[in-house]
Amino acid sequence: MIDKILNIYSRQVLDSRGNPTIYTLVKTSSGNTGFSYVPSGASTGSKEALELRDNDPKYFNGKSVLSAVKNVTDEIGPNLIGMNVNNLDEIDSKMLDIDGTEYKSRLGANSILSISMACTRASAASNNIELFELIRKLYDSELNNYKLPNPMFNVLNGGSHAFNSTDFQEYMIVPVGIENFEESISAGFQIYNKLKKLLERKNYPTTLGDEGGFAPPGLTNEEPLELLTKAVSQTEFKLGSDIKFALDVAASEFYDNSVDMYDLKSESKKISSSELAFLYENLVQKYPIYSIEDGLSEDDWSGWQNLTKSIGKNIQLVGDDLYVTQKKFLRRGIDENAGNSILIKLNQVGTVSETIENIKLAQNNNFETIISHRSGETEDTFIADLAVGTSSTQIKTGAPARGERVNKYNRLLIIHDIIKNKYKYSPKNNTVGTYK
Ligand code: 2PG
Ligand code: MG
Repeated sequence: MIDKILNIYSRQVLDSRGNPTIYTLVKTSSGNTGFSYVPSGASTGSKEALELRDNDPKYFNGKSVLSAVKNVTDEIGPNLIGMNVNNLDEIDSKMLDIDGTEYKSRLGANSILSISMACTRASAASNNIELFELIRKLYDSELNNYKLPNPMFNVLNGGSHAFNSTDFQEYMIVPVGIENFEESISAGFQIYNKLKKLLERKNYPTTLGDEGGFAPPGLTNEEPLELLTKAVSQTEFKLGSDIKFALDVAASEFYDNSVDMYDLKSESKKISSSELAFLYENLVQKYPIYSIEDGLSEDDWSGWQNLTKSIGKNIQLVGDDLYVTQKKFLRRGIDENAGNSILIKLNQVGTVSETIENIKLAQNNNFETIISHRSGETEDTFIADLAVGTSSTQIKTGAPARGERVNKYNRLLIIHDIIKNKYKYSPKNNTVGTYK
């Protein structure tokens, strides 16, 4: 079906950290629309597609995105008017051609992605289907059984997401053994609240980090795991079967390449790649950790290979900064046995089509795909639909707190009801009401 792009509107808005970002709205000839808001990272991989900012200290400390907005409205937009919104591949490749650089550094991945996401939504509206159903068509038009991803709740925030905290960036609880999505959300809520009480009793502040987790100062990198163990034990859930732990170490952030060492500031010591790997080997024996993201730096490929050899059979080793959602780096990881799973972030690559291609490449090589938010988020819930549409087994979208985090979980709850009714999907012990 042909539905032509009629108009593209865009403007600067704010993300969850109060930093400027892009909102875009695409209108089609049939009267349908699709919008998007673009997220933004703090612990970014050095090979991510370029996030274009104005760097003019007079506006938003240099963080304004007015030139990226202008690229949408004055340069990319006019070239897309009249194109069929239902042909996303063509739209995305046209934008790559107009930009003409490897990392979208001329027009900015933020401008390109805002159009790509908005067109995907407009196409879903044009077909009168849900966004996750449209994404499923782009991903694999044959497959029509839907599953919800396991939520990875980031309940303790450190690293670049919380000042004066642990070196490791994220401590997550994941209800891997709970099959009903609503119960998973409830488990996340209960453990999060037990953790809050525990912190209060120990006189720690319970102010929140960027992703909605608590961010107490003065903890070693292991102490959060002790606290989480205690918090889970105070609920009805069984640690190790219902609930497991996951870490995003974000090790590129504390890798000191001048001495080729990892600088653990919270413990005042510098350790080598193999010592850090040894530390993980001990942690996974002591705690039910099933997943470690960016355990080593994006430059430490040999360290990644060694870690994959030593614990990769049993533990999910997730490349975020390492692969930056780009085929070239993912291909290297697959070929060199460096990592066994990939974190997927739309704005690391900059178009929906390339994101889906990466997911397919990963899954065809038995890599798990984990769809992820950024630490700077918005009201856009696109990633919830992306996770369901691409049959990704996990979604990482923060604590069960803060609007820009819970909106993704809320969208998944609604998708749960839609697929239950429409596709007769029925997770075990399903108690969720019906969607109208
Ligand atoms: C990460 C992300 C999201 P940021 O490292 O995985 O949690 O953080 O968006 O700051 O890169
Ligand atoms: Mg990460």
